[in-house]
Amino acid sequence: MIINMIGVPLFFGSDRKGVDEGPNKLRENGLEAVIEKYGHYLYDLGNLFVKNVDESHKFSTDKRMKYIDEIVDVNTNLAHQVYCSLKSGCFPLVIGGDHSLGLGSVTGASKYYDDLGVIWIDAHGDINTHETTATGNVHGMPLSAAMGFGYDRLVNLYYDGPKVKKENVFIVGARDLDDDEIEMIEKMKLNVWTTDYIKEHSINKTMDEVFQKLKERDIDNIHVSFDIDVLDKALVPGTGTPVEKGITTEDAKSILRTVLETGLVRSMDIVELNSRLDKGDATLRTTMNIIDFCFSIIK
Ligand SMILES: [Mn+2]
Repeated sequence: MIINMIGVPLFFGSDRKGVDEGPNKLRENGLEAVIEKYGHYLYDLGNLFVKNVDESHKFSTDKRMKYIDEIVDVNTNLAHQVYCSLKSGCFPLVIGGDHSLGLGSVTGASKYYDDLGVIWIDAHGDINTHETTATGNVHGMPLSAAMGFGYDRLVNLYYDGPKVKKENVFIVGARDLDDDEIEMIEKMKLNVWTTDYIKEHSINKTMDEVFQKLKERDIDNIHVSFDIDVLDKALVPGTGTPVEKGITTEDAKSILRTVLETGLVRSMDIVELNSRLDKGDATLRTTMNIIDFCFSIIK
């Protein structure tokens, strides 16, 4: 496969510096070789431009969301990069950066593929909106915006209207959901497999169910958005919003294996590595291990 690596050095969505260093940290530690050893050819398209903004301006456009202008700009550019990459027959690998970039990726992929499926592997739901957010951090909103809920400029990013049908969204590994998010999941009947569910029913049964649902929906093209905080806090100390009682690296690989072996995954995000918070590069190693595993399966 020809891989287009797109770095997104963005921390505005998490309001925690260090996560913007993720793409370069992975490059400096051999990301290219990890991917190319499986016979892929990697074009590193570099990092997207992210404007430098003084912290005192973070709420200057909207009191409810931090850095919204810059997040919209970066995500619009990302959407276009992902779209162009797919159009040229390549596989966009988007390296974060915080998870607000998931909106740009899904948007680009959905412009190219009708009826896109989205697998959101994350400890969080990322389905808050400007009306429900407790923090104002946009990395908690990309998935709701992609489904067409929330702030107008996020919902209508790059092209007008929803980017993915809510029935085509599959959230796996969630365990830190806000009350409003739980309400939304129930109201919208979203497909969610929590960490508790995985632990109670086993990863294999869970992934059988995910696989069945994907088949029922007749999905031919999938975007995978992998937030490393889906892993247990002990495995990923170097992430901005770690959550305990998470899944193991092996479980994460089982999820990815099931999804990638369908042969339907066309694009992917890896987000939220924050090396400034890391303990002896443990999170870097875990992230690299996950990426290595993915590209051993992607054909
Ligand atoms: Mn996330």
